[in-house]
Amino acid sequence: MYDTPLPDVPPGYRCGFIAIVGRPNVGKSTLMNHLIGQKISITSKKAQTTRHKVTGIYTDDTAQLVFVDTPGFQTDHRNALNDRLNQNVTEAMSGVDVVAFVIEAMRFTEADRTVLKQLPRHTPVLLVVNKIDKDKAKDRLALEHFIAGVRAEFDFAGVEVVSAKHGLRIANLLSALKPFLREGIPLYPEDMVTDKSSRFLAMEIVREKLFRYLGEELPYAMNVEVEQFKEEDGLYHIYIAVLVDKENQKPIVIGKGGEKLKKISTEARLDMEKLFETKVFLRVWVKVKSGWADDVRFLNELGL
Ligand SMILES: Nc1nc2c(ncn2[C@@H]2O[C@H](COP(=O)(O)OP(=O)(O)OP(=O)(O)O)[C@@H](O)[C@H]2O)c(=O)[nH]1
Ligand SMILES: [Mg+2]
Repeated sequence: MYDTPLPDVPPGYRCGFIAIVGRPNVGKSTLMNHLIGQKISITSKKAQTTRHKVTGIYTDDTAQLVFVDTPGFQTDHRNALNDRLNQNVTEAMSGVDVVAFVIEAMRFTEADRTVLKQLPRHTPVLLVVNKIDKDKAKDRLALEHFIAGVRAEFDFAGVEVVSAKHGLRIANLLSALKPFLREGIPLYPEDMVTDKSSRFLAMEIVREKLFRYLGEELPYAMNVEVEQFKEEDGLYHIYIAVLVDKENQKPIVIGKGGEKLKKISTEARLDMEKLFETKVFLRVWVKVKSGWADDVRFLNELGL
């Protein structure tokens, strides 16, 4: 955390942790990126995009809010990966000052209800209704009715409506969260936006592109490993392996004449250069490693 003298802060300064939880695809990562004003957590149309907890730090003159973006809570097929993801969500909720429970406006499903049942009893939970830009949420009365229905199922400490994608009412959400934090000095330097390493962020960016450019099923059967990450002559040299489950999945990732992999690595490189504010040399290739989603030891190696 600090290697310099502790900062002077005005009286009443607050600092604390917020876990962002919810079923897959409700917009948790999009919301966190907007809260901190930088894209550090990957997002996609597909469910189960976030696989690791990602910390995002927001600092202003009155408070420091440390957000923990979690994987969408899994309710269907059980395997070692899903069990581990859920374990991580439960762990992320313990020890925080407040939980932001994110749902989609006008859509409360059994999967949302399952997450609701996992929410802690002794930590305040703020209900965050996202995607209010959608047409079906434009009828105000219907939206109020919807919210009243969800509130009847749990004793929420408050409710905020937002559109993460369009950056609507994000400041309201920040203000609503601050009173739940403890008074105290910031834990992280004010210019720090995440506690994740550049190595981790590079890996996540490649994963986002795989989600974006591959079919429905494939991204779930793969993982990404950073084999080398070094800084040399003002350039980042990054070597990343994409791990697939079966030999026949390899050509799908590579594409005709290597086109798909080229597109994935070019886009990933551009995102990395923006985030790291430096030139990047990136090499991405594909390797086969079967059954990884069910191999607990392998998940441990990956730090999941
Ligand atoms: N219309 C609309 N779409 C949104 C909004 N917020 C997020 N989305 C979209 O919802 C999809 C899922 O967003 P993510 O942020 O990846 O969702 P997530 O909850 O982190 O998903 P997992 O990590 O898989 O649990 C993406 O296509 C987003 O662009 C919003 O406010 N309005
Ligand atoms: Mg996510």
